[in-house]
Amino acid sequence: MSDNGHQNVTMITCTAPVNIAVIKYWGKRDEELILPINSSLSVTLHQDQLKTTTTIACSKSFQEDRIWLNGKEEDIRHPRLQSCLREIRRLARKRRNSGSPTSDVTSVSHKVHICSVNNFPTAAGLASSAAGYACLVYTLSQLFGVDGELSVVARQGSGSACRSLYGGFVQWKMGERSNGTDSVAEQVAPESHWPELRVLILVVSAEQKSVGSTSGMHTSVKTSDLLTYRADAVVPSRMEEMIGAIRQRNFAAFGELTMKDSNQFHATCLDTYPPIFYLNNISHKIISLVHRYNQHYGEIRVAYTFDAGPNAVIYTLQEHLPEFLQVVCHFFPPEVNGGEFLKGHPVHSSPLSEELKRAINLEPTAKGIRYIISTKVGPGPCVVEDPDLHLLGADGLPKKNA
Ligand code: 2P0
Repeated sequence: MSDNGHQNVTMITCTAPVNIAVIKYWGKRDEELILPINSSLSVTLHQDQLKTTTTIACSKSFQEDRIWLNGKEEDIRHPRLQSCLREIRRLARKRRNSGSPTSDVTSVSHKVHICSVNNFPTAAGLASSAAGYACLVYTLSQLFGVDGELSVVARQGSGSACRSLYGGFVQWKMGERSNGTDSVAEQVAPESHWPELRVLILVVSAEQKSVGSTSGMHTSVKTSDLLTYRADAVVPSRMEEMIGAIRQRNFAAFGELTMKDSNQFHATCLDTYPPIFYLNNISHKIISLVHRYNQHYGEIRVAYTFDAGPNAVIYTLQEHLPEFLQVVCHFFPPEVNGGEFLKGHPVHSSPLSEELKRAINLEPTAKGIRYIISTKVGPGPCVVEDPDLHLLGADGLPKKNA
């Protein structure tokens, strides 16, 4: 934390990761508190490729709370932002009243300036609300010296955000209480647990913007009987199986459960009335490709999962990554001169056998995939120590490039 003497501005910068669910959250039992109808489980992605960075400054001289997202000032009165600010300030006051010696007694009543940027384009269609709210809540907690149950606060910004407060493999337990105090995120295993696990994000070309998650899941809860069945009869045992597969580093079990859960989530979208379509023809083709690849080897080497859009997230092991990447590039040839096709963590090149191409037997689709981000499992939120990296200047306003 840095304290700029003459302005009396206290400032802190933190980063937080994106997470991709392998057991999906879809549906709320309480929309105000964001309490889910089922538990979910996700993998935290590495921040070298995907992260949100947030700087928060507080000062007695600030007139009002303000927020800038990706270079543009936004309305701080957004109800979910207000929930997070209110809950963190409540925890900070509680801590101060309990006489904790380390709490910053002056700053709780001060207004804050928040500036947040993603290191990936919002247009890529990757969920940014999870990393964004996790980063907001984590940075506020550092600023105000709060160390309570932060996942309860982040959850009230965006449900999936509570899972971005931890690295590695994370479950969000749905809880039972109506006040939500037991609806919390917990780490199942740290990022070091399964070092061979690799992630590819296949950014698919999409023509239209899909239905937002919040309104989509609202309609699903109201209309889909399959969703009720999923939450009551499928997810509880699936969570147990998934936790077991992760603990044992059993890729075949992890991959099969991941694909089945993605498919069931999209089935509940189709069962929603009117139906919601998140997958497009390219997504369907990626699904076929993965199944044909696994079929050829007679084992699950690669698994897909899809969220509220057409992009695929692929999980695989390091040993299979180079070949599978070649397969993707062969069946989805990139646009010539279309810029960098593979971004992120480098992958060794690998030859592709004619036998494998024949076995997969799909018609190549040029330009179906815009680009690929290669990444792995990563850690939870971090404090950025270097004051040069603050997104706000000493005057509490965004620096030119923020
Ligand atoms: C998930 N998704 O588990 C699921 C799978 C999308 C598909 O969590 O209304 O943005 O803010 O709680 O967290 C997206 O939903 O929705 C989501 P809100 P959120 O990752």
